[in-house]
Parts: sequence; structure tokens; C-alpha cells
Amino acid sequence: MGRVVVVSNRVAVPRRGEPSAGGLAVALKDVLKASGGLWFGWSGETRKNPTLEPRQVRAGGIDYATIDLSDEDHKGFYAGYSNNTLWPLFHFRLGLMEYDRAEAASYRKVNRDFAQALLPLLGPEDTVWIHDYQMIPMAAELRALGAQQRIGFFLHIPFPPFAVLSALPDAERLLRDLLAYDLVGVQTKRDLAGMINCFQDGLGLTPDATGGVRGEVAGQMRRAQLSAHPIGIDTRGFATLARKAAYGPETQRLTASMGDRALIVGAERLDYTKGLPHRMRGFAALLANFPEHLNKVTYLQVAARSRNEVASYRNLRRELDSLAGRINGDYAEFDWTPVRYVARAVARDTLAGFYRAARVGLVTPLRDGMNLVAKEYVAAQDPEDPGVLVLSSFAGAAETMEGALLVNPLDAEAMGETLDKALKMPLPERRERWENMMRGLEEQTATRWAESFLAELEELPLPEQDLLWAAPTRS
Ligand code: ADQ
Repeated sequence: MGRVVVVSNRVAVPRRGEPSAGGLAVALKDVLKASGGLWFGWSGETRKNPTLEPRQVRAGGIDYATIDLSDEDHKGFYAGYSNNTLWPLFHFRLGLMEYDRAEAASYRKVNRDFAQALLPLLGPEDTVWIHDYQMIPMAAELRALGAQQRIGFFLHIPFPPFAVLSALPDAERLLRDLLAYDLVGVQTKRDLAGMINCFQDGLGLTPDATGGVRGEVAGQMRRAQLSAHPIGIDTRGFATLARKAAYGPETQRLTASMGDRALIVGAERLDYTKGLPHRMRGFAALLANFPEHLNKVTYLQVAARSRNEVASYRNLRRELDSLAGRINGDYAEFDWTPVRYVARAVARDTLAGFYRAARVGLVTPLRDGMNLVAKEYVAAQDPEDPGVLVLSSFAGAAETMEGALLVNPLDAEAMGETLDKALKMPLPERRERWENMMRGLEEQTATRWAESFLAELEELPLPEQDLLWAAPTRS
């Protein structure tokens, strides 16, 4: 068996003095280490006239190869097409989606550049695993250059049905690009249904009995297997982190400042898919409709700033500043601030301690591929006195986390009622719900996710592709 080669837009090259990476990077590094693998992608740097000669370093038994992007490509490919077109589209936010032909061309060019830079580094036996929406056309570009290795793709964000995807002028091409992969993985059954619907309505391709679709791409007939592989976290590792962090200075300061009030916690990147304004309105509905919680509960929202170069993110920031100010203005007492809003990233162990200190984890995205915060919150709890997860039914995590209280984030009153229920939930019910979720999290870890995806990819019969090779090619 050859190496595993991971490709992602950003590469987690270890740097001295930087905090340890999250569960996803750890899981990928484990599979890379086991196969003597390579991680390839963008360096995070932009420069004038970058070359396609990758910079290579070796660290912790893994090879890293990265290339730089020009400012222009970074703007068109990353800020433009990836984050201003595909991100809102795949999260069902057509009103926020913009489209620009030059940016679409830049997206394609960067994917072609990535393919050209990676190809000379690939051995014939390698298995390539490409990640996320920034890189969808990369396998088609590799195939056009003659790559015959097994190539898999995993989409971390939702996959919408064709009624939504068809708003994209390049929808059919993007779907055809997926056929260049041997395996296309998504997070949930709902995403799988969306993708199958797109192949049917967009390209007229129906999956065969074993869940694969066949069609032409880059002048070849190919078959792509489609399947759902829900991502997990390093459950044990995160639980240990939270247990230790509970005694750390930050968590101690937080709990001391709370007195005997209950804590509701929310944490994410400051992103419009995460439903932050809706969450603040839901919390306001709790205070308005259940006055017994006044001066008895505090909502701490930690929101790391993100993608500041995109206007919709700057607008969100302004909206949240004003909402938090208004709720506090309406309800605060001289000794109580209902909303504590911290607009920056905090260290991983600090966050773990905050989750553990919170009676309620409030995770209410409008759409989310999976949502790891929901899983981290549960893993962080004290088994003797666990908190309650309030979770949006539009997060991928809702498909498997049956112990959570599910809400529709658009219904502020319902969110207020659910928060009231969570705050009043007796210990036996909290324990039962928590144990139910924890069992699932211990089975579905990040490592299990990576291994099961790669096992499915490596078991796919390659010779079949050779047979398909003989099919008519494009002139
Ligand atoms: P994201 O959209 O980034 O991931 P998520 O899965 O919740 O969302 O992961 C966020 C990570 O950042 C978590 O590990 C969390 O602890 C951390 N984090 C959140 N707020 C933070 C803060 N203020 N400071 C520091 N760290 C913070 C994408 C998809 C998701 C999918 C993942 C993995 O959008 O749906 O679950 O990839 O596939």
C-alpha cells in the first residue's frame, strides 16, 4: 500500500510556540503518520508571481508541501468564489451569494495550479484525499494531467439539493467535477440525499445499486462512489482537556464571577451560518417570557472573528454588537450582565473549561455540515452533573445526537422555551441524555472517521475504472 496524501486549502504545518491543533488535524496527522504520508496545500502566504514549486518540510513523521498564492488568485479563489459564492450557496443562503465570472475562473486556475504542483510528488500507489469546497475541481484537473491514483473527496459543509445548487451558473460543471473522484464523502444522510438529487436533476445520473454514479469527466468515463461519513472529535482527549481546564485560572475566574447563576455557553467562528443573532433573540425570549430566570442566568458567547475581508461578515459583527447591547440595556441589573459577548478566539483548553462550567451548551446554526462544538460540549461535561445540549435541527450533528434538545433557530420563542426546559431539567434526565450522546461520541471519533473513509476508498475496485476508460471520449 502507498502513502496517504491529504490535500486541503490550508495546511496545519506544526509551528513552534503555537497551541496544539484541533481534533480534525490530529486525526488526519494520525493517518498520515501511519502511512508515512504527505499533506499538501496552500501555505497561507501570498506573494507576487509565486512558483508552483512546493516548499517541503518534514515534521513529526509527516511530509508537508505547500505553495503560495498570488494576491489576485487569493482574492478571486478564496475570498471570492470559495467564500462569497460556494459557502453561502452550500449553506442555503442564496440571498448572500454573489457570482463573478473572473472569480470562478480564478477558482479553476488555483485548482489547476494545485494539481500541477502536486502531480510530480505523487507515487503510483498513493491514495489522495482532497478536502472541502475550495478544492472540488482538483481531481478533474489531476485526471486531465493523467493521474490514475485513487482519489477521494470529503465535503465538510452541507450539500444542498438541486433546487438550491442550480442557482450557480457553474452547477453542472461542479457536479461533473465530482465524478473524477473514486469516493465522494459527505457528513450526513441529508447531505447524501441532496447530492443524489443534484446528480439526478442536474446531470440525469441515477446512482447504481451500490451507491455509485457513472458519467463523463475530463474526457473519461468514471464511476464515483457516494457515501456519508459523519465526522467526530477526539472524545477522550477532549474530556481529559476539560477535566484539567476546570481547575485552570480562566475557568476559575469565570465560575467565581457567576456566583450561583447558571451559565449558557455558545462558541464559534463569527459566521452568518451559525445563527448568532437568532440565538441572542432566543435568549432574549427566555428573559422576556420566563422572568424567573432574570438575574439567575448568564449567556456567554465566544465568537472568533473570521473572514473579515467579506462584507457580510463585517455586517454580522455590527448586528451582534448592537443586539448584545440592546439585550443588556433592556435586562441588565447593576450587578448582572445577561449577555457576555467576547468577539475573539480563545485557547482550546480555556474553551473546554468554559463548556464544562456551563449548564447549557447553546449550538444553533442555521445550517452546518456537522458542528464540532456540539460534540465538544458533550465530551467536556462532568459525568456526575452534566449540562444540557440545545441543538439546532439544521446542524449535521442533530442526525445522531439524540440526547440533545432540538430547536428551530428561526423560532425565538421556541428557543426561549427550550432554554427554560434545559435550565430546569432534573439531574437523572440530564445524565440519561448525556450518557446516550457520549456513547455515540466514543464510537464515532475523528480517528474512526478518517479510517473508515480511507478504508472505503482503498477497497473500491480500481480495475473497474480501466474498463470504463474505454468508453467514448470527448473530442
Ligand atoms: P467550522 O464551521 O469551523 O467547521 P465547527 O465544526 O463547529 O465549525 O468547528 C469549530 C472549531 O473551532 C471547534 O473545534 C471549536 O472548538 C473551535 N472554536 C469555536 N469557537 C472558538 C473560539 N471563539 N475560539 C477558539 N476556538 C473556537 C467546518 C464545518 C462544520 C464541520 C467542521 C468539521 O462548517 O460543519 O463540523 O468543518 O468537518
